[in-house]
Amino acid sequence: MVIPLAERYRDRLPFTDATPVVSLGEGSTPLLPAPRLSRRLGVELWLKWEAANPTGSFKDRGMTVAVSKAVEEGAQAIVCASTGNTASSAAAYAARAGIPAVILQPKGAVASAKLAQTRMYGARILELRGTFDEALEAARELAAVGTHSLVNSLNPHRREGQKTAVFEIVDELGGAPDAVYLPYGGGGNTTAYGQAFLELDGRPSRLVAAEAIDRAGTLASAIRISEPVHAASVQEALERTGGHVVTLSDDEILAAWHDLAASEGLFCELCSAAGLAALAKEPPEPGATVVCVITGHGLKDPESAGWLAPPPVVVDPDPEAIAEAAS
Ligand code: AN7
Repeated sequence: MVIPLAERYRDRLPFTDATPVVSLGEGSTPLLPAPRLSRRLGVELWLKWEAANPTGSFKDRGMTVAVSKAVEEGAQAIVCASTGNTASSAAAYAARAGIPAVILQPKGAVASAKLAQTRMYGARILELRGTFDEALEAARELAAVGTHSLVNSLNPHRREGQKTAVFEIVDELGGAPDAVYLPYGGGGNTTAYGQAFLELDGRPSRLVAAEAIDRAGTLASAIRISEPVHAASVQEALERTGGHVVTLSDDEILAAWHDLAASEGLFCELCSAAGLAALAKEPPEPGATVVCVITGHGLKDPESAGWLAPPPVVVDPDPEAIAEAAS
């Protein structure tokens, strides 16, 4: 049985005896070795497979805390803006808590399976004729009215939950790796990782935040965010840990995405390969121990597989034709 975050890290999270814990069994995700990529890149590479969370992304770590606290504080409903994953996670935990969720998302810019999830969980989805950044502003305004509790990563409880990924990595490796690479959209996750290292004894891992050069138009729709709200705290976390930002073209992210699937058997969503793309672009010292955080599942965005992977071959039920086509 998966131990919920609220139990595994209770002493480091803002839970009290009065908190009604809303959990779907998040966290405790696999830390997988990556032997082929390690050899090729000359490092000891580990992949933190956050797609194993209940709704398929790391957002669930923060959402269990944010929704639990919202319910404790008497919230009647929650609201968030999203490029897709926060929406699915908020909708799932709201369903679990028995309260309504309102989602504001940029129209036409959310991957199909994320939308399918969010609809099934029963959230009220408002498709904004505008960008993610405008959706976030709208969500903040609705929350300010007082009827809905904001569960974007501006909510500190979200970041509290998300920092637990670092605790798991450090626990499993028996210490902090030399560097941790992760995608950088709004920067809530990078900020949360920075917070985690502040709470741990010893040398922190260098945090490397991998962002798209074309923030407003990248194919990686999850990080299609022009103005990262956490830019200042990301900068602070990178400076404190000796890390930096790596800026990537879509081609660089696409190449790493294909590599993760074809070389290591991990099908993630496009933006989740940004950390690996940054590692390949600006490699650390040879032999360094490195973790790339794979933030979301490839099944969330099945259409995008068509950009790189060859289509199936059509055959008749004829043994000779099949043998020929199979080779
Ligand atoms: C798979 O769902 O912003 O830097 O609204 O879905 O903390 O923003 C998602 C972002 C990385 C970037 N990986 O994290 C949303 C949203 C995946 C993501 C990020 C997102 P932040």
